[in-house]
Amino acid sequence: MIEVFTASTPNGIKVPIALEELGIPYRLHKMPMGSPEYRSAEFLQINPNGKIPVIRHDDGGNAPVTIFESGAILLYLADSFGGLAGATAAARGQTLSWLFLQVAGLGPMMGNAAHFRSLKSPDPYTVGRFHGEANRYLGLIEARLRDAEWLNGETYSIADIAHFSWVRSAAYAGIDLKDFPILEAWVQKIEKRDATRRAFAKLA
Ligand SMILES: N[C@@H](CCC(=O)N[C@@H](CS)C(=O)NCC(=O)O)C(=O)O
Repeated sequence: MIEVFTASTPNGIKVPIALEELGIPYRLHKMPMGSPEYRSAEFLQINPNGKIPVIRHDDGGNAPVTIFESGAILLYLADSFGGLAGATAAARGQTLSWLFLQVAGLGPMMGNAAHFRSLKSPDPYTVGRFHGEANRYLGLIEARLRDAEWLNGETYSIADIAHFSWVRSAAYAGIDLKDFPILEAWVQKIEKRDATRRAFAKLA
């Protein structure tokens, strides 16, 4: 069984979406933002960084495996259960490139853009810097999806799942997706997938 410690946030939703796509049963452990559980000794043992998402996988045989960091979890699930990472070497390479671009680039830039603009006295340079970078990343994804239906160039993958949950939240960073019509259509397409709907319903 896979236990998922998570919440309905851009990083948190990635894991239930991937599990639903793979058809793997899981047990949800919901951790609302701000809950004291994030700083509990028990939780810090499974993620020393004190953040969701985290999974604990007990396959009934080997010792349970604990994994934190959404990108690592997505890769672990794709490797363990076979799927969502591209069938060819080229598609897998592209999956990794776009996945890492999300966790190391778009996510932190957009997260900081949202954080700094929400302050009572936002500093214009800081807000402009993160807002500009978030826009630049969105432009990269928009350009990629102009030439390919999915980010790895072949199939829906963990790279799409990782970006989807952030791109759909662009408004928090002060970005209107109307400025990125290809991205807007891609988000709507992913929102309509049965697996996405099930994941959101379970986390609601
Ligand atoms: N790089 C991490 C980021 C995880 C992260 O920032 N999680 C947020 C929710 S989206 C969180 O747990 N925040 C609660 C806290 O920091 O106390 C990942 O991709 O998993």
